[in-house]
Amino acid sequence: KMWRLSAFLRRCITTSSSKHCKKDSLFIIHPDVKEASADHRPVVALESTIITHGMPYPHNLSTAKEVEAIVRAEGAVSATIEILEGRIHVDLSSDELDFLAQSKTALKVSRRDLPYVISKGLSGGTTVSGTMIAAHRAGIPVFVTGGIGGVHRDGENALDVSADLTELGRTPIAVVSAGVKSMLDIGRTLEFLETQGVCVATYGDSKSFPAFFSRQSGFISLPCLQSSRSSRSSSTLSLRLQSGLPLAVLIPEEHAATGQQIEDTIQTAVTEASSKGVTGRDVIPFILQRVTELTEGKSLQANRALIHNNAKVGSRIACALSKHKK
Ligand code: PSU
Ligand code: MN
Repeated sequence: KMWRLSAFLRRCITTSSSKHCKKDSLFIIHPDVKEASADHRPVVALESTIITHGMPYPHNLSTAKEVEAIVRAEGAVSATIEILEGRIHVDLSSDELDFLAQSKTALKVSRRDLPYVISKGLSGGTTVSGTMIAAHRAGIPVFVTGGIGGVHRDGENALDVSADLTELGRTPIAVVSAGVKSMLDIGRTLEFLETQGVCVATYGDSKSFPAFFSRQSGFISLPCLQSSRSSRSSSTLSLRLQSGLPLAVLIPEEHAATGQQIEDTIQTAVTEASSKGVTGRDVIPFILQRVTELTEGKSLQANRALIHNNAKVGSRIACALSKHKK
C-alpha cells in the first residue's frame, strides 16, 4: 500500500513539474516528432478525446487519419497525443488509434485526470487541456482540434467551466479550433478567457468569433489574423506571457448553411440533456451523440469538413512559425 501511494505521488509530481519529460518514461515521444521539434521544423499536435468521446466509430478513426494526412500534405509532422496504459504518447500516427477509436473504456483525460490515469495504468483520449500539456512538453507550438471546451450553460451556478480555459491561461501553445459550440455559453466563455488573460483571435478577415457550426456567435474576438504568416501568434508566444493562443477558424462557407440547421438541433439536444439530468463532463459527449442521431449524420459531415479546414490552417501556421524560427 505504501509503495503504491508513493508511486502515485511520485507520478503526480513528475506529471506536474518535470522539466525533463523527454527522458521521462511517462512520455513516449516518437523520435521523428522529437527530431522535428528540436530542429524547429513544423509539427502539429492533435487531440484524442475527439476520437474517444467526440465521434462514433468508425467516423472517429477515419477523421483522425484524414487529419493526420492533411497535416503531412501541408508539410508538417503530425503528433497525435493519447494515453495508453498509463503513458502519455506523442505519436506520429498511432496504430493504437484503432484501439482507442473502438474502446468502450477509454477515459476522457483532462489536466486533473492525468495523475490518476497514469498511476492506474489506464488509457484514454486527451482533451484540449490534456493535449496542450503534453504538446507543450514535447516542444510543439501548434495544436489543432475541432472545438474547445468552455463555460457550460448555467455555469455561473454550477461552476462547470472547462479545464481547457484555465489551461489556455497557463500553457503557451496556439490552439486552432472552430471556437466553442453553441451548447456552451459563448459570452461567458469569452469573459472567462479574458479573466485568464487569454488573447482570443479569429483567423481570416472577419472579427467574428464563430460558434463552431456557424460563422458567427454574435461575439467578436480582439485581433484577426490575416494570414498564417502573421506574426501575431508568434508574438504572443515570444512575449513569454505563458498563456495559450486560441485561434478560431470559421467553418468553410459551403458548409455554413448545413451548420445553421445543426445549430438548431443542438438547442433540442441541450434541452434533452438538462431534462435527463446529464451534467459535467458527460454533457458534451451526450449532446454530440444526440446531434449526430437527430441530424442523421449531417453534423458529422460538417464536423469533418471543419476539422479538415482547421488542420490545413493549423499546419500552415506551424510552417510559418517554423520559418520564422529558423
Ligand atoms: N467540443 C467539441 N467536441 C469535443 C470536445 C469539445 O465540439 O470533442 C471535447 C474536447 O476534447 C474538449 C473537451 O477539450 O471536450 C471539453 O470537455 P469539458 O467540457 O468536459 O471540459
Ligand atoms: Mn466540466
